[in-house]
Amino acid sequence: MVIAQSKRLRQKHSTGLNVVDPEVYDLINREHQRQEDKIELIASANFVSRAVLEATGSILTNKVAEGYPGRRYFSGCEYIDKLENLAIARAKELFGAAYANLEPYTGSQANHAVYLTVLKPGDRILGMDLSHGGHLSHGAKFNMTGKNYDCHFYQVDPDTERLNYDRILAQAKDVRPKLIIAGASAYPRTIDFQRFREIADEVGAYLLADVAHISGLIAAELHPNPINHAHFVTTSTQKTLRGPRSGMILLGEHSAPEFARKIDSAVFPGVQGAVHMHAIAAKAVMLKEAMSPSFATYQRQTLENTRVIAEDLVKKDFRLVSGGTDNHLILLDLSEKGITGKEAEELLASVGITVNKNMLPYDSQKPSVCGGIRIGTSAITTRGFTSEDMHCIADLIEKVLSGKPTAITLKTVQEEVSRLCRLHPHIDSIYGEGETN
Ligand code: DSN
Repeated sequence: MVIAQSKRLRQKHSTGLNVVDPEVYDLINREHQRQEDKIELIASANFVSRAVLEATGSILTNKVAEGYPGRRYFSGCEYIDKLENLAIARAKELFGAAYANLEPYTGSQANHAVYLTVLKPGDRILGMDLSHGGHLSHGAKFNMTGKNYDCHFYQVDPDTERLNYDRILAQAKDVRPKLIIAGASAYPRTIDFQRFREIADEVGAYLLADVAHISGLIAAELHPNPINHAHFVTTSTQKTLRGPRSGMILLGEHSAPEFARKIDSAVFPGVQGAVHMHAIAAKAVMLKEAMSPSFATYQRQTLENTRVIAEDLVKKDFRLVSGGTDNHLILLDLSEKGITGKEAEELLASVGITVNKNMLPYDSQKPSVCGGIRIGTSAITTRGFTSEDMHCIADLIEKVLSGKPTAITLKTVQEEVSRLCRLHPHIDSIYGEGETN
């Protein structure tokens, strides 16, 4: 009787998702199809490789572990210790770091761990204004950073819409922050981390470089690396770096001796609990992939694709914030087109093009409406979209956002979106059968 019951339970445990939970199975399949059928232009999106996906969905999710390799609070860690050490070694090699912590669950958690390391409640932070390209975890008032710390914000120059380092220095002298944050979610230009460090040194502040959006470009040496300038470097890993949805903290040789142990304790037990070993394994795979020549080729193509779409849109009379781009994203100011970011997002979604409405520097719209949209090419470049395809996409964007598109125009655009997606099949071809040896 007891044996039969145990067998039944084991059988249930080994039954597939489609049988156990058809509702969830169906929704995953629909999302799968959505990813295949739409042109994904959200700048923080990407498609992981089959190998990264396999590691993310591996049996490592079963392993409980707290602490760090060789210093765990549970036994049975002989293999996962090796795995975490491997991931750490790869992160250090790829970014030229002296220390790497691969445990943060997300980029935001990584930032919170840095704050816990150097700040006390009420201390002053100087970060980039959210509506000028900054991030929620850099001090937004509705984020825990805004509640715990005294947050001040620098903005882009009103004329150039780029960072103006002299103005940031003047503001830093005024604010006297304990921590300056360099990094953004919607800034299309190169960030000068060395200059940021000079500013930090001049006012006696620590410097955090949050490279969430550009870490893939840094890995491919297509954007300056902050590792020898910033006291702390944080990143999420799912954007240009093309890894799992997770985070990472890096320290250079100059700051590791002072902060390595403190960051370890801030991540665990300070901010987080047990390690997500499946995510760490996936990050190890991501880092190996990012060391390959094909990754650098991919990042160069991403930059080229962004440049092409930016130039085409400018020729089509769209205004780009700062006039263009140096990285994987552009910000389109739609105020002169008589359409809001929200309306543009919805119109483009209706034809199968996925973007996000985005606040613009000095925006007159509310955050729920926004004056523009953000467009990034990381995901479609992974899918194999070429510069030629970028000309097509710019044409499609123009057709939808310039003037009032007719139902026939929208239908034609939708058909063209489908054609482009069929030309570059992704999900099935990457996650289907695959090579296993
Ligand atoms: N930080 C948000 C973005 O840039 O889209 C989500 O990762």
